[in-house]
Amino acid sequence: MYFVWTLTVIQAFIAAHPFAADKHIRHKAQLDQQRLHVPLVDRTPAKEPPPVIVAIVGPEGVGKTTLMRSLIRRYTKHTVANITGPVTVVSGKNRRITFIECNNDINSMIDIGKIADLVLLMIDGSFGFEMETMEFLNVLQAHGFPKVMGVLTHLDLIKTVSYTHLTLPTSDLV
Ligand SMILES: Nc1nc2c(ncn2[C@@H]2O[C@H](COP(=O)(O)OP(=O)(O)OP(=O)(O)O)[C@@H](O)[C@H]2O)c(=O)[nH]1
Ligand SMILES: [Mg+2]
Repeated sequence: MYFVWTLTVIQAFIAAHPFAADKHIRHKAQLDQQRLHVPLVDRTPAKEPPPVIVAIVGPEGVGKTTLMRSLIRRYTKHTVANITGPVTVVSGKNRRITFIECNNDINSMIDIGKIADLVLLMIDGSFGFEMETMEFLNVLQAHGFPKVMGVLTHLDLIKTVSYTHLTLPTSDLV
């Protein structure tokens, strides 16, 4: 009687299909390991995000370098006499701004149009729109339009009301 009872108990713990049980155990172990080694993507925001690229674009002598120098002085309280390339300033705890003066040629315009976050489009107020401004706007249309802010310079050279009318006829504004 005791023997029969022991056999029943042992049978209760023996798998009916040992190979299937083995396969099942291996599969479960593999799933456990996979769960443990899931590649974790670090989604925390970058400590130092890339700088905002501000491009200064306009025809020759419109005042691009002057504006860039003024902006650098505004952020750093330093006057840079000779600006020979892009300048990055720190404007906040987690924010930098890179100012780039765009050369007055089509290749530079295309390059700038692709990378700029903000374009300061400079227009000589005493002269009016120039070919380069229109060309640049066309380039922007083809290469993804960044934000554009117009900046008028040489307004101090407009002396009289009649001169204003001469430079900006109403037909040009329509
Ligand atoms: N009167 C007047 N002169 C200005 C103004 N803005 C710039 N200028 C003068 O215009 C001249 C040319 O200025 P820049 O800043 O060198 O012009 P730019 O666009 O960098 O010129 P390039 O780099 O040669 O294309 C300088 O002598 C400036 O002092 C303005 O608003 N009024
Ligand atoms: Mg310049």
